[in-house]
Amino acid sequence: MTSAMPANLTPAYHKAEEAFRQAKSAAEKIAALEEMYATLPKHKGTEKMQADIRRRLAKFREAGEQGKGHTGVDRFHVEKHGAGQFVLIGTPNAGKSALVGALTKAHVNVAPYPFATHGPVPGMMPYEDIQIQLVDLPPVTAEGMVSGMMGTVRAADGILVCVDLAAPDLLDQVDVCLKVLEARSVVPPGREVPEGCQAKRMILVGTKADLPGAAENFEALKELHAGLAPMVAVSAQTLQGLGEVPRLCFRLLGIVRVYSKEPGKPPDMALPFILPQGSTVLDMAAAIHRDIAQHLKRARIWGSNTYPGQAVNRDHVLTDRDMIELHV
Ligand SMILES: Nc1nc2c(ncn2[C@@H]2O[C@H](COP(=O)(O)OP(=O)(O)O)[C@@H](O)[C@H]2O)c(=O)[nH]1
Ligand SMILES: [Mg+2]
Repeated sequence: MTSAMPANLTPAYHKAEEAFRQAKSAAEKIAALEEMYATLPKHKGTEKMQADIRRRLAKFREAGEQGKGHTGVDRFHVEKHGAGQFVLIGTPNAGKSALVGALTKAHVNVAPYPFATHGPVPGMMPYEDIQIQLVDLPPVTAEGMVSGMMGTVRAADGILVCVDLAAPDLLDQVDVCLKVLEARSVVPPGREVPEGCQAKRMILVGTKADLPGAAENFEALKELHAGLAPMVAVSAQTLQGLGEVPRLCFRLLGIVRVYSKEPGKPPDMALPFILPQGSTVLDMAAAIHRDIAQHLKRARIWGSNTYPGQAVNRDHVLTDRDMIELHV
């Protein structure tokens, strides 16, 4: 492609080509290639270039669809960060991107037209002293979802099912989301889990709570789907209800935050250890270092379930916010 460059390439094309050179992720590469293709003048002199872009696009898309394809990139893979990862599922315009934008610092594309989100966009949502990861995703429809996306959903710790409280088809939106997931063997927990299906933590997030009718519709939704999943009404515009989202995510994750403390020193509150509920003093020691677990003699705990500095054995089950002094 370096020799015999047609001279009539537009600035827009050159910009897209530069974006492709700079692109780090497969999603960025695909977006740049799409832009290159769109801005490439289509005539006989560019036929080879057109074919070349199409070939590269096919390669990257295929890799995204097959998970780790021969190029080794999965544009839908999102490396997990923080205490847990929740993906957003919803029909076009449900308000997913606006929600991720309001809860995290991620640069999401909020737009009044559907399918504005093409790939996964992760962002970190703060909750007290920890962070929970949210992943904005392209929309689902009754026809299904973008191929490659389901892997992200399956790998996540939970799903925020987002529905537009002001939309006349609110209840259909819920049905579409649940059906699309169930068709791919992912069901809400609580109900009986069919053979071969995966139960996934879910929160039903009613969006656009600031719009007229939203409050009444939320009540109707709660009545109709009582027991399906925890529900919350939020507005990315007025920020109402937003604080409830990280609280619910934390609760559903079933984790505890514990802090390590050296004898005679204050605990290190900056970096909580995040462990599954039910974890013991020994689990905490193992999370710090295998050697510490091996040589653990005793521990003292400061927390809500113990008296200050209480001596506990290695089987003692930890409570959220415990401060633990390990003695080896
Ligand atoms: N009034 C109001 N509009 C919203 C809210 N959240 C999103 N929108 C609008 O709904 C449209 C779709 O939002 P977007 O987040 O892009 O939806 P997505 O397709 O699910 O990602 C945009 O025009 C947003 O401005 C909200 O909380 N209140
Ligand atoms: Mg979006």
